[in-house]
Amino acid sequence: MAEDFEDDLDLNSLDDDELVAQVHDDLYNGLKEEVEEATNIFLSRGWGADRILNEVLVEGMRIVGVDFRDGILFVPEVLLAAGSMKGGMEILRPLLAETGAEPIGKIVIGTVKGDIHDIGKNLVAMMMEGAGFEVIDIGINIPVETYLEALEKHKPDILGLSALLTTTMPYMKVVIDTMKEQGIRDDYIVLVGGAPLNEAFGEAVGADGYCRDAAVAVETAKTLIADRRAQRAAA
Ligand code: B1M
Repeated sequence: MAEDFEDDLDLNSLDDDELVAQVHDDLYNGLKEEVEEATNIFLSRGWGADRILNEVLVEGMRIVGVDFRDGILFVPEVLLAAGSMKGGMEILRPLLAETGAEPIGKIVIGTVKGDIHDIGKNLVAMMMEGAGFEVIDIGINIPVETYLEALEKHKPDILGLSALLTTTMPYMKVVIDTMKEQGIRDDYIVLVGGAPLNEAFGEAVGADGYCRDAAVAVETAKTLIADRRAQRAAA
């Protein structure tokens, strides 16, 4: 009978490679519970959070992105995929953010005005927390005024700007130029990131660093904070 075939696939019965392929399918199909279950299975098999994130979740979302670009998937499906990815990320969050150390610096991070993509930003925030930073995530679709208020309120070492659209990435320059106009640009390290950006764009908008991914964001943040503290100590 048809319903006999609808029994859930036992994800535990799959070997690692099969399970990776299955999660890519499940992400694609927006099956949040299955993605969460598989994330837990990988953890129980001793996979590190970084490996699960990169080989399973980020790679699955890359596949979704290709079909979104090619008009095979549409916004509603991609939203479900994004929700599934977030489900997996939430399980990994405490592991990625595991740190008992004193904060090594503070970052305010947000996605620029007009842009609601937040998966990459959230990942950066998690990895920064995991590396010992205090992270103030101010969300998505952030106008310059809100960035400035957050800087004033939290006095971070770093401002992180995220943009995923070619139409919203120029807004990073609006934020940085406004900081210059207000005479506060040099009070902060400004880091930018997002899939359509590159090093040259980061330089062109006047950022201190372009970060290709979350790991690079952590390394760049650590290096630039150390440089800045050394300069201040020498001054
Ligand atoms: Co959007 N979307 N989307 N989307 N979406 C892209 C970005 C796109 C490339 C898809 C495509 O065509 N292949 C395309 C942009 C094309 C372009 O601009 N040239 C696109 C489009 C067109 C759109 C809409 C306009 C579609 C429409 O409505 N017709 C619309 C715009 C909405 C808006 O923002 N105003 C839209 C909507 C959506 C959804 C809402 C459905 C959903 C977002 C859900 C969410 O985020 N909550 C969505 C998604 C999921 C994507 C794709 C498929 C995946 C993005 C993602 O999460 N990647 C994306 C295709 C793609 O990028 N492959 C796409 C995984 C994430 C881990 O990577 O975000 O790159 P990423 O983050 C990385 C690095 O970039 C870096 O580190 C992160 C972690 O390693 N990084 C930083 C990011 N921010 C950083 C900040 C830092 C440092 C590093 O600060 C220090």
